Amino acid sequence: MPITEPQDLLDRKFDVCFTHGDVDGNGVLEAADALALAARIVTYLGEPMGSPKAQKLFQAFEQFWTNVEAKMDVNNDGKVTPQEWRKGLRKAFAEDPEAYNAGFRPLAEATFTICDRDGDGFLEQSEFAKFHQAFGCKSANSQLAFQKLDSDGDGQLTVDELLIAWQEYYTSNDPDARGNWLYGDVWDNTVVVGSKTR
Ligand SMILES: [Ca+2]
Ligand SMILES: [Ca+2]
Ligand SMILES: [Ca+2]
Ligand SMILES: [Ca+2]
Repeated sequence: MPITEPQDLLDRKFDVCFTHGDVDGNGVLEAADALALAARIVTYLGEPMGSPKAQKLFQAFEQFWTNVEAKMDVNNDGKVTPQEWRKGLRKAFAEDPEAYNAGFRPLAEATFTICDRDGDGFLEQSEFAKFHQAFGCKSANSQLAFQKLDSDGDGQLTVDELLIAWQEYYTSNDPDARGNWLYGDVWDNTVVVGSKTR
């Protein structure tokens, strides 16, 4: 069954995120995709594979995937379809702040901790761009995202700002939420067309 065009902002953001997560591009999310995305983040940021930061990231992705399988894979086939993802992400995390904090925020923390190469709590645009490259974002969207998120225009984002942006991106249906810009313009039709990745 072809997935319908998104009805609202959250669905659209989930679709964009689905394309990031479907690393092998086979149209469903599987455990291998989650592992591959974690490995891409570690690689693109130049973090040694076995380092404590990398291990933390892999653990966070594993924990996240356990939640995804338990809560979103309705027919238990080990694959999460775009429909299962939309419904499941909303129910499992967007509408459940406690579950979000337990199962999804740690993934954001581990990701941005790796991105902040010198550990000063700030990300430069170049570090932010590598995070986006790992997620498969186009560079135009990456630049736009940085501009929109960097509200004081000083050329850096704090890890705290990014955690708020991540939460808004995945849980808020407010069209004015700054976090909507985490991956650039989500309505840009080169990002996702219907269920298709670009
Ligand atoms: Ca896949
Ligand atoms: Ca399934
Ligand atoms: Ca830094
Ligand atoms: Ca700033």
